[in-house]
Amino acid sequence: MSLFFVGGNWKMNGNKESLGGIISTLNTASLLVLPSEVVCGAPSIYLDFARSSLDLRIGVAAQNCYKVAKGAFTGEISPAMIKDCGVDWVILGHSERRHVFGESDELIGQKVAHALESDLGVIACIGEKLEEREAGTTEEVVYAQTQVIAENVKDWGKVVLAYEPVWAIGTGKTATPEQAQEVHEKLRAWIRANVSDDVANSVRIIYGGSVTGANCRELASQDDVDGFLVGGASLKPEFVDIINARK
Ligand code: G2H
Repeated sequence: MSLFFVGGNWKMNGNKESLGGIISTLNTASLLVLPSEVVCGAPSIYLDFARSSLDLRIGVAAQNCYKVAKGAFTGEISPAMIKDCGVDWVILGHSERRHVFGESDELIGQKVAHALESDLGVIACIGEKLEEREAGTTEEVVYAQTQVIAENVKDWGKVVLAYEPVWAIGTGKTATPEQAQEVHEKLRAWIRANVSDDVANSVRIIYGGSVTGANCRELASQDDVDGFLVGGASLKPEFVDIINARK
């Protein structure tokens, strides 16, 4: 079984003082033997700061990157720059990138391909909106999003798939453990049918959407939940409980 994976997504929150507080909590918490692979997603301007302050056993992720190495793309950052800061991961396709900034499946696929070619690990996010769930199209939506990601992945060893139902993000409305398990199981079956048995058995499918210290253990007990992507609670000391959810 692959190591449980817990990503923190700080989004556009914090400053050096408050993020430094979280970093020192993580560095000093009882994480001597980390029960999970832990990666913190920092705002791009704080990637260097996060990488130089966090214990080296904790990874750092950018929250986005562009699809090419360099050029006239004002405001963007490239995987090469992320690597240059000593950072090894990037979150791509987050629902806020898809729905607030209008990123298409095609663009996300191109970013996934270039990030992997640049030797970054990718936390690739997918998830349905409330109206899609209510219309009964959850599977169709997440399979289509996964398909575009899969078309752009050669080495699945560097990919973590994050299922984040949009209706559960930052709303306090967590998917029930059964709802999360149901979609994760179907995604694994889709990967088995469309990629390979090996990848289906080894890829980590993590859940995101209002994960907290209070609900993480029950979610973590589901067979196909291999970790979490955590927003709000990753900015609080309870993130340590989430890291320990499967201990
Ligand atoms: C989903 C999640 C982190 P939150 O976006 O990716 O955020 O835990 O605040 O719902």
